[in-house]
Amino acid sequence: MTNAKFANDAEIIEFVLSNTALFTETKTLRVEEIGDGNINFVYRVTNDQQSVIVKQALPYIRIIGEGWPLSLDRIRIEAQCLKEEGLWAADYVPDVYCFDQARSAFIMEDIGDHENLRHALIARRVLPELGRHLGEFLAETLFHTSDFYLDNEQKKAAVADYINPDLCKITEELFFWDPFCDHERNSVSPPLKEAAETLWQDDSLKVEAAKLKYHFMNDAQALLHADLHSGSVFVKADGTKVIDPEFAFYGPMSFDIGSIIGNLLINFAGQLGLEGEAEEKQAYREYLLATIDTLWATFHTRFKALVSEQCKDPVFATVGFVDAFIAHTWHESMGYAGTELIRRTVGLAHVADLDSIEDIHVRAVSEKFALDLGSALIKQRQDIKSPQILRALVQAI
Ligand code: SR1
Ligand code: MG
Repeated sequence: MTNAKFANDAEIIEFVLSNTALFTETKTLRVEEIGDGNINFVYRVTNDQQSVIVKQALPYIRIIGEGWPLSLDRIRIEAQCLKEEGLWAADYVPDVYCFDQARSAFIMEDIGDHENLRHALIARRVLPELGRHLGEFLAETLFHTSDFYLDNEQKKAAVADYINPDLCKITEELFFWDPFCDHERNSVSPPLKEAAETLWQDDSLKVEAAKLKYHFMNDAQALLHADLHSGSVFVKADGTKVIDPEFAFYGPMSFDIGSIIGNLLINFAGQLGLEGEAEEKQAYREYLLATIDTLWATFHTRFKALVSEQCKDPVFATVGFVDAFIAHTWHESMGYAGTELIRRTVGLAHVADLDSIEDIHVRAVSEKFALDLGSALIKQRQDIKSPQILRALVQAI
């Protein structure tokens, strides 16, 4: 049998038992479907003492159906990327136990004791380690898969191994095209229509979005997660796990950094309209900005240390080069944070940080903030020299 959806729970249990030896008790195993993502099917197999997760890809997008076909190679890429990230950032990814090409499925560690970061942010949970964890994950995975670390042949083979055209096409369209025009896939709430139309007529913004798209498609710097939004991060008080790298490919480091910063800023925008006391919201907004500060400071420090200790190419170890590279990465990250804010507000794939605000007029205040901040980040990214200047910009919107 190949590439068919698991027909029933018994098939999923059989798949786990024939590919792992983890369960000490197998008679009481049961299956729960737990996937709430857009693209794949995800199951937990458990006997209440032990559990694993099974993820399966079908040749189409789960939420759309066969009308939007998608390459099955994405599941190989996802399993392989998780293993690669595990070499460099083992604390921050689940273990992958087995990948089965014929079933387009893999089995991995259950991180069910963690909470989805998007839900945690909406519930205003303060996670003191989050910024540091994300900064370390980004520095380790991006450095070790780049030309700073790999030799010329390894790097080129890796770029080829992660060619992921279908998934990249989704990003190329949903980030850089749809939200900047009146596209049929967009979803714009009625009170935001005027602001969206103004955005769609902003030619200088479209030029900057085009530059970001070109950079995304042509700058194969490192193995990206490439869908690093808050729904791809799971958290607990002292732990962070990054999952779901099915969009992984070789692209600009700034896309991953900007995507996650953009998601923290989307929650910042949502705080305006989410339930709660003004002081509580203000304190949480401060926490979000502090988390961005820590994320960037950690990335910057760790990346520089890795270059100084492990860079194998003397040209890239040249004094001054890494500083220029990191500065460029920060500026472009600001641009990608902006595209994430805009596409989550008027594009196809909205997020609960904004959509859970029930009153559409209250929500529109947060959405307008997200559009204004997104545009400013894209257009002014070369002037945003540091997180302090980002903070000033956010506070001026
Ligand atoms: C049709 S897929 C929509 C979005 O879900 C994924 O998680 C990516 O963020 C993609 O843009
Ligand atoms: Mg995903």
